[in-house]
Amino acid sequence: MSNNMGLDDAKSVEHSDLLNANLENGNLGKENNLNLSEYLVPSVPATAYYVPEFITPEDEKLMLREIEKSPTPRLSVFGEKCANHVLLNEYKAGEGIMPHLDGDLFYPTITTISIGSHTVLNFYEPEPDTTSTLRSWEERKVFSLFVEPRSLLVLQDDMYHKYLHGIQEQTADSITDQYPNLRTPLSLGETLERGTRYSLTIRHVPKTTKFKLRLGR
Ligand SMILES: O=C(O)CCC(=O)C(=O)O
Repeated sequence: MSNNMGLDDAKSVEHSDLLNANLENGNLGKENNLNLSEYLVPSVPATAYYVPEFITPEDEKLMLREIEKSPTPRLSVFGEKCANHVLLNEYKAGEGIMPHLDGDLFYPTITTISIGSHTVLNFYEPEPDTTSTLRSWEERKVFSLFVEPRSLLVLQDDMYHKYLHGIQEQTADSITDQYPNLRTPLSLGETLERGTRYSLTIRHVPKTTKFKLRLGR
């Protein structure tokens, strides 16, 4: 994956290539060092993989330095091949994102690398149809993932197409045993303050020549 952020550290390139190879082969993790199936999140609908410490603290520091140096507005970076779109989001403590679906345009895999701080990503049931009584987001919330800095999150299938995801505007989160992706929460019972978090959401966007967009409908 090419980028314009100067992230040419050997390890970062290795990780990007690994991710690309996995996505390209359509058999995530089977032929590479990273065996994604070992990271399947239990007790949630198909399919979510969660890889703690996917990038090293050094990678994280390097990326933070490069992001802080980059001009405003911070740009998406594009590459070729399979993963061809990277979206950089910045969340200050207390900022979130409304529950949403990422839509059909993207290849049905979304991968997110988190740096700088943890967050909690909530998943919500869709409303069965537009005529039913609207439930509150709290009523629709079905589970949450505790997303640590330096982790990789891969969402596919129903976790991509069916359940909406969002981040509540909170400044701190309690560590409980309610997060299906945390195997051994080190600080159970503690409350962790959120800092500034950057998420790199890496997607495949089909080439427009092969994919006819219907505009204006
Ligand atoms: O920051 C995240 O982990 C979620 C980002 C997201 O949902 C989006 O960019 O559509």
